[in-house]
Amino acid sequence: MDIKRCYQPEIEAASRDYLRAIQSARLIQMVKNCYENVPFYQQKFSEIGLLPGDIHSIDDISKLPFTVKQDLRDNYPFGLFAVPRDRLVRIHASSGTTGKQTVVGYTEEDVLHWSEGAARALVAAGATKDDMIHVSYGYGLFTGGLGLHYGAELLGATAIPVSSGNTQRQVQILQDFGSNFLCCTPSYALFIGETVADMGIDPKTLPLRGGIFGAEPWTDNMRREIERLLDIKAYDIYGLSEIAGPGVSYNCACQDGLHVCEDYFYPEIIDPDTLEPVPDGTYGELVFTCIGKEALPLVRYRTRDIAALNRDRCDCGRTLVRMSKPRGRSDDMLIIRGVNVFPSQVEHVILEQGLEPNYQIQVERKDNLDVMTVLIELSDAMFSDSVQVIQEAERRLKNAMLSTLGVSSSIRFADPRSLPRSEGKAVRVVDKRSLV
Ligand code: DLL
Repeated sequence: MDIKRCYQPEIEAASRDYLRAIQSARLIQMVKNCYENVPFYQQKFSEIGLLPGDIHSIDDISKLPFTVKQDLRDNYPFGLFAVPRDRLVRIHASSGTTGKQTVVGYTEEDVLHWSEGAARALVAAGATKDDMIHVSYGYGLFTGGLGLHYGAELLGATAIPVSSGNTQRQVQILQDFGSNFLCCTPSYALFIGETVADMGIDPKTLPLRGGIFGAEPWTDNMRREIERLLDIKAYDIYGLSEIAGPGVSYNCACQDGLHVCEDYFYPEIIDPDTLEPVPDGTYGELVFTCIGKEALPLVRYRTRDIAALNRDRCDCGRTLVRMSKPRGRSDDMLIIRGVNVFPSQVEHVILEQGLEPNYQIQVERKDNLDVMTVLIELSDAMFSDSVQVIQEAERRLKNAMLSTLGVSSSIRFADPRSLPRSEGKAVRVVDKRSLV
């Protein structure tokens, strides 16, 4: 493996002009590929009178139509692929809680570029070829496990394909194999951290230095909590199967936004109502165009994730644009009595109040009114506190929720360790309104 593939200053710290030249050349090639090989795109382009020759540079991207998840479902399973089956070396799928799952495919070249993204993320987090990379994302159709695994191997590091589950065994392996980096969802990292403590292990004695956590929204407060529990630095990694998998963007040592691999995945932020681009720094829907992909070259794919872009120079030297931590998905956003509430805002407030990071948001409709209840586990210490102390904590949290979210909520405390733990993507919201 070529180690230079993993930190590529000629790309990651390139001049904006150079990056735009690469993006323009790749977009032109991609549009031609879509037009010639994907009947769906040929038809979509024809409907708006667009020919591949109309695309001259990346500035022409706004001439192109959007693609949405439903388009993948309508063309299930392989209808949007631009290459014949014999060029595919891998298939993944996203489980999808509603409707058909979405199926994605990769050529050999696509797997390499995706692995580069994951390897860039590992290097940006400080991993080297001498490290042991403990992968506790699920292996299988989900892209998490194999994504980080291939990234670790490309780096020349040692991948430990533990997959998720059997948490005590995870901790045993962290200890016995001397894993240096842990890769899993932030909610699972929390559970692993708790289990380390339950097993009486001092995290300072573990060789673990960092974690690459993503696949679900998590707040900076949660990051600090995980860093404390495991005595590591925690880095964010973002991706989605439709675009590649983990490694579409990643934190560097500055932990301030996620650098997008924009030589392969061109990002835009749009207003989801007008579909017009919004200025840098403004939150909106994240859209990606897979300018470097052969098998599934999606054009202006609407992710539904809410984020903002930042083109300021990063102290790490990378010039790749940074996206904010995704706040959540527009389809996960709760509307409580007309007010938009992201579960990540609730998490932020809970942790700001020094409460436990295990919580659940329950929403129901009573007498035609939305009622939001936040269920939070008590810590062992709080559990033995007096009723007054607990009531005071409840009052403070209720006020903080109201002033931050702009909507009132009920607070309920649960016994220590009584809420379900997650080994993959956590389920934070139980919305009973859809059941009535
Ligand atoms: O979750 C890929 C992945 C695996 C990313 C491992 C990072 C680490 P999907 O299952 O297709 O793919 O889900 C993609 O998860 O649209 C976001 O809503 C959410 N998501 C992914 N990473 C983050 C993150 C993988 N760092 C969907 N922060 C995306 C917030 C994230 N949300």
